[in-house]
Amino acid sequence: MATALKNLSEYEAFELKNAAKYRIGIVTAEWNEHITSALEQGALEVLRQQGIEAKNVKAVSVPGSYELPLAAQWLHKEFKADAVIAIGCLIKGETPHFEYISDSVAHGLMELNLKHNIPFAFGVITVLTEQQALDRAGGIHGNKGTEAAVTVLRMLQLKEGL
Ligand code: RBF
Repeated sequence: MATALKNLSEYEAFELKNAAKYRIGIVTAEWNEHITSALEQGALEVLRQQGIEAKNVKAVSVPGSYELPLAAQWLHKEFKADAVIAIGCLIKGETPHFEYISDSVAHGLMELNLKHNIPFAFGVITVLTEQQALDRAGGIHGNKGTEAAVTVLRMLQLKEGL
C-alpha cells in the first residue's frame, strides 16, 4: 500500500475494495483557497477512482478551518455521510491564533470521530510557510487531501471487517 514513508498519496487503488457504496462528505475551508482547493481536488479524485457516485458525495465550503468540525457534523447528521473529510490550511502568522485554531480543529474533529463512531479525517495542513503548504498540496510531499480520502475509506473498510 503505502511507501516506506507512509505517503498514501501514491496508494494502490486495487487495495480499496467495494468503496462505491459509501456516502462521503467533504468540507473545505476557504482560507488559503489556492491550497485547500488542490487538497479538495485530490480527495475528490480518490472518491471518483473508487467508483463513488456523485450523488453520494457532498462537498461544501466554510469560511475558515475553525468552522470545519461543526460543518463536518452537519454533513454526517443532515447528509447522512458515512465519513467526512475536513480540509483546511493553517499557515502560522505572527500571533498565537494559529495554535488556538489548530488545537480546536484537531480536538473538534477527534471528538466527532469518537462521538459518532465514524471517521472524520483531519485533512488540515498546519505549516510555517506557504511553500510547505504547496509541497503538501500536490507537490513534493504528495497531496494530503488524497491521503485523507484514502484514510476514511480504509477506516470504513476496517470497521466493516471487524
Ligand atoms: N483560517 C484558516 O483556515 N487558515 C488560517 O491560516 C487562518 N488564519 C487566521 C488568522 C487570524 C488572525 C484569524 C482571525 C483567523 C484566521 N483563520 C484562518 C480563520 C478562522 O479559521 C475562522 O474562520 C475565524 O476565526 C472565524 O471563526
